[in-house]
Amino acid sequence: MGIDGRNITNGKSVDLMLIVSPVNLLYRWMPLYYLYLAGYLEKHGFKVCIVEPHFKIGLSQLDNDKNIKFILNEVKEKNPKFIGFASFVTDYNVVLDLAKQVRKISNATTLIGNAQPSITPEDYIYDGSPFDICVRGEGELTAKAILESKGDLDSLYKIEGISFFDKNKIRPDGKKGSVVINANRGLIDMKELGMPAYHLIDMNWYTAPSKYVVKRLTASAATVYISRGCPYKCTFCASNMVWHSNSKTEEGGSYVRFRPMDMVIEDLSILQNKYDVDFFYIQDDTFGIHEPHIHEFCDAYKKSGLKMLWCAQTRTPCIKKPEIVKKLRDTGCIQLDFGVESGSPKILKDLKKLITVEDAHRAFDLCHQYGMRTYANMMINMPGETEEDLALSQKLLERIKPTFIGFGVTQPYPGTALYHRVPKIDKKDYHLLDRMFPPEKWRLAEHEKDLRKTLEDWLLKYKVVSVFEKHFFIAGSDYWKKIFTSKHRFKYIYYILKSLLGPPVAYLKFRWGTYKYSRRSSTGTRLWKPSAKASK
Ligand code: B12
Ligand code: SF4
Repeated sequence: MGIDGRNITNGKSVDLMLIVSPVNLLYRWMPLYYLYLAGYLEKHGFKVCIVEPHFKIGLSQLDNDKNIKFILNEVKEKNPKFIGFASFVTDYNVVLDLAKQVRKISNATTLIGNAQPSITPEDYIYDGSPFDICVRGEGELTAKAILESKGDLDSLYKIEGISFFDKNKIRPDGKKGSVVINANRGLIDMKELGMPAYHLIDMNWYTAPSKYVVKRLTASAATVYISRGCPYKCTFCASNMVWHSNSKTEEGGSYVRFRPMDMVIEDLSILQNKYDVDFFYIQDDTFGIHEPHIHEFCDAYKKSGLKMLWCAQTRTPCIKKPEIVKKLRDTGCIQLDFGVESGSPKILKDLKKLITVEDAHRAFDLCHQYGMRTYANMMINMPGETEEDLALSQKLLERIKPTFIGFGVTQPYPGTALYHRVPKIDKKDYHLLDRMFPPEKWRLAEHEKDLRKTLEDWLLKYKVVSVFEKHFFIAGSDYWKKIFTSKHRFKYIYYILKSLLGPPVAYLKFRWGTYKYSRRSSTGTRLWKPSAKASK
């Protein structure tokens, strides 16, 4: 018997089916959260499959009916014992809807994990929810414990790191039915992790040449992790809370845990030799936080003889020595992505990111000196942001001259300090957080500038949207050598030719959107009209 007396299915062919949210289609990033989970479970003898509705039958997120039909067919056919879903705050409604449909046709015990369930389990666990068990934080150890259990109510009480609903538990008000939040489990020893289960997804699709993994550079690329955890608590980011949500100790999620280097190299060899990947992107929250680790990684990578070029996201304070940038460059690192965020010392202080404008100066100067491409992530709509702060950001960009710039509009995601600076966000409005521009009631900036107009002006000014594709002219010889000697060279050439046509078309579309928007504003129906400081 399952959690609420349902007969558990046999699960002859599959113990756990993991369903990728169709929203993931928008990002050509591998679902690493499932790959690690599956890799670990397979290592322990469980049969796992990953269902990716979207690309297998060429579906888009909008083809919801077809998506669901495909998933339901898979569920019926494979008849798994457990079914897992993953959810960010933004795809809350999509995943909930999916789970409701699955629940109608399957007796499987349903699990929900990832960022939002780790932060707010009660969004997913309530009387009548299609989710039986919420797995908080890192999932490997907890999922194994669930799969090993009988799956009935009694056994759930003994599994650390989960939340679930018990219809018979008496609440403080004397009524029946309550959410049970078991104690945290504690974090996994990185040595225990298996290899990501790449064989369960369509690697051809994820690693097809595109410019979204190594940002703005056409690459057949894979994302990798070489550490877990983040010691910072930037006010706009929920990372620390996610890592921390299953920790046994006060500061557990704050410790950066490194994957053993031989496992990292094995992982990279699989990507290069089995999946013909040309580039990898180190996606760690804080790559470079521990200088000896940079040396260890570079030395091990060089010794391995692997030839992929790579890129990493890091913090500006981590890049302060010439010899580090030189070493990174010498081992095939072609681009560093930095969260520069703002050029205003006041804003940076308020963000609690522990970075300064001077850190950005130094890091970018060093990168320029050693021919390292740079990507600067900038944000607008920061709390308390004034027009002067925006001007300071522009001044900084002109000073540091990044190769590429990405602009984001700050959103108050649950799990962040900023979430508490806006009026309470209802579950039904979670999807609004996926919009480029937050509703006016969630405005964080103090100025009343039109956010969309500001962003558009910047996109044009810094040539983020332009009629030319800049990277073709500045990509560098190591990049081009990789492209022309790659097994994928014909795909690259096709993609590059295609994308040479892309910018003019995208530019015209962008200009047309701006024109339509300005027309709307003159007739008073503008969507994001700045009003009085509604969020204050
Ligand atoms: C890399 C990353 C991305 C990548 C890749 C995402 C992807 N599809 O994998 C990209 C750039 C595409 C991305 C996009 C977005 N991201 Co993001 N992203 C991250 C980041 C930095 C790391 C996530 C990661 O891969 N961790 C490593 C893996 C191993 O850990 P994990 O994902 O937590 O998975 C483990 C557990 O959660 C658990 N688990 C996860 N799923 C499941 C499912 C089951 C059934 C079980 C049992 C367990 C389980 O087990 C896993 C293994 O231990 C996090 C910050 C962070 N450190 O958490 C933000 C973060 C998750 N992203 C966030 C957001 C908001 C977004 C966007 C909405 C931003 C936007 N508007 O564009 C989009 C939405 C993407 C989508 N719907 O797919 C927020 C989420 C906040 C929230 N409350 O939900 C975070 C926390 C950052 C932040 N700003 O606060 N993101
Ligand atoms: S923004 Fe980066 S440094 Fe700050 S909390 Fe998030 S992952 Fe950590």
